[in-house]
Amino acid sequence: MDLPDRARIRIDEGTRVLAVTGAGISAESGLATFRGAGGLWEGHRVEDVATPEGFAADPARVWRFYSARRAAALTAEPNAAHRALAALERRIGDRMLLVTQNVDGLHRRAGSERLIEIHGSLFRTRCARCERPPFPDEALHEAKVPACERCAAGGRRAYLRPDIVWFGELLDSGHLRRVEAFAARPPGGRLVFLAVGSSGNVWPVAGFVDLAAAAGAETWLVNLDPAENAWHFDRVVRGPAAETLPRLLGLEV
Ligand code: BV8
Repeated sequence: MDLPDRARIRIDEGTRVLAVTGAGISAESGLATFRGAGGLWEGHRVEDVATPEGFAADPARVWRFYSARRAAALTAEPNAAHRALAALERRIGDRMLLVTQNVDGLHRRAGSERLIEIHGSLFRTRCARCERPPFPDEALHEAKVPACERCAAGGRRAYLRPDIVWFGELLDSGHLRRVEAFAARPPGGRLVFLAVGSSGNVWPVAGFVDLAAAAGAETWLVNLDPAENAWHFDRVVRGPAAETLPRLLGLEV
């Protein structure tokens, strides 16, 4: 259901906001989304570039895919939608939690701190084999698959991989617990669930709207096209996030 232009999300003293974003919020920063015309999955099979099996079969192809996205994200800038969510956090503090499926780092660069990058980050790399902690990495590994020097020192061969959650891989259970705890906080307080720029295709994040609704949330979706799970939402606002979201939040940034 589209809402009139003057629609606003009521965020008063007691309101908490659980926001979830997807690739669509970064579209107006020039970054490709996954599905739809020109989407990332048009040029690549998901199985080949966003699964552990794809990495095992051809790590060089996976590094070319993620290096191209790393390069694009490095030159992209946060847009007004990213800035509006950062401004909302400055306004309501710990009454907000932002969960992003995006790995482009734009929310962090816009100033969001109460942020969970639930599918990982383009700008962290980790070993595919040992337990060394993920480390910051902006290098473009297009010509050669990087190897883990710590494994090599122990006489083992292992590749480094993007610190990204691929299909078939578990999300960080601590992240999931934090989302559940935030949504379930003291009953009676008003909870708004706000999804922005996501097709609602990918689980378990696609199910967060139901988690919030079960906790009594008022659920909003801001999206350009109809999303897979749009019918789960109380209110759907169709339009580009950079134009729609600041207005909805009364935060023209
Ligand atoms: C897991 C890596 C345990 C990072 C990604 C239950 C049912 C069915 C399947 C499953 C299930 N549980 C688990 C699965 C399997 C799978 C899954 O969900 N499959 C789907 C496809 C059916 N999930 C998993 O494997 C997850 N792991 O659950 O482990 C398990 C495992 C197997 C089986 C059972 C349990 C791991 C999921 C994480 C995968 N990694 N990416 C990267 O490369 O970026 S997911 C990938 O898709 C991205 O992270 C992306 O964020 C995410 C979702 O896509 P969207 O962000 O929504 O982007 P999309 O292009 O689809 O949509 C953009 C939207 O924006 C559009 O609607 C468009 O209209 C809109 N838009 C465009 N421009 C604008 C705009 N909106 C506003 N303004 C604009 N300007």
